[in-house]
Amino acid sequence: MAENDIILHHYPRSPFAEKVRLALGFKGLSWLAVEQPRVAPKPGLTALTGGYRRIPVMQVGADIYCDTRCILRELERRHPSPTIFPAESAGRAEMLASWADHYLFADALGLVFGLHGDRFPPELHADRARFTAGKYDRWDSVRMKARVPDLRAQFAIHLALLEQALDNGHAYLAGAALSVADLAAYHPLWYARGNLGDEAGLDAYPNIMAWLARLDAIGHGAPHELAPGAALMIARDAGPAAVPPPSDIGTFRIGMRLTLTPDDWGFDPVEGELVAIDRDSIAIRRDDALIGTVHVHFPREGFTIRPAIGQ
Ligand SMILES: N[C@@H](CCC(=O)N[C@@H](CS)C(=O)NCC(=O)O)C(=O)O
Repeated sequence: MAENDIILHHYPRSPFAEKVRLALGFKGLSWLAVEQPRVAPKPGLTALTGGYRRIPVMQVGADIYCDTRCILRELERRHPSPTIFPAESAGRAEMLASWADHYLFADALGLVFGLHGDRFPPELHADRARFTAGKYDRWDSVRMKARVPDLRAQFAIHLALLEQALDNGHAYLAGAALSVADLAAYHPLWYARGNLGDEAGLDAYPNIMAWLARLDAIGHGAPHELAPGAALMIARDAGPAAVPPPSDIGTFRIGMRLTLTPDDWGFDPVEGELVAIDRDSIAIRRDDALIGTVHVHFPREGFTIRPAIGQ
């Protein structure tokens, strides 16, 4: 194992993890796969992040990257070719990705839970109800079942938009080259198809079917299993990488204590000392009794960033 190895904390059925696995495959990378539980508590993960429990999380030594937006940017920085941020769709691809990660994903998840919520164990329902703090029908299959006709209609609207957008004379959603828009639109459909089969109704959309087949062929690169405890030891034995000078710092100060909390679901705050910031990303330092010093990186978009109490 080398200190620059990419470690992905995931579980096989996670759609957001699939978004990153596909990026790893597209870039032809080999990586270490740590399987984490689907429900909290996740001690082998939160020891690294300081409380963030969402999946996936990427780790390189003592640098921990939370949220697929941050993970994909960091993957691109470390392995720029082939790019997942082509210049032809810069900005536009991220906007499309944001639509897919929220609307398309919420529709797909709602439909799966509404139609087949009884396939999932009660502890998963209870965990997701807490996780979403009452939003999205609390991923509660009884309430979602009643909304299946509406959820189907919403899903169909979003599939029709995607079908139209793919009728662009290009192989990919934002243009001739694959981008983060494709990765984000792929994972909710991968999840719907995997859980619902034909009931997902994707066959009615020829552009989507052809595009899905292209993305299915990419694969996951070369994953190798790693035990959660081994990933903690890698963090303990490494130090965080040097950080670039700050930019777009606004009213923040390097060294101030902050909390970062997702603004959509999984509202567990993480606290630490600001070490790096730019327009898109922010990193805090945590000193942990078990694993020593780590830098935990987040996207700025989609997170509430506040001075810690007493700051
Ligand atoms: N915006 C986040 C969303 C991540 C997310 O919601 N992941 C789901 C799994 S696909 C999750 O964490 N669910 C609860 C859990 O696994 O504990 C990202 O892009 O990484």
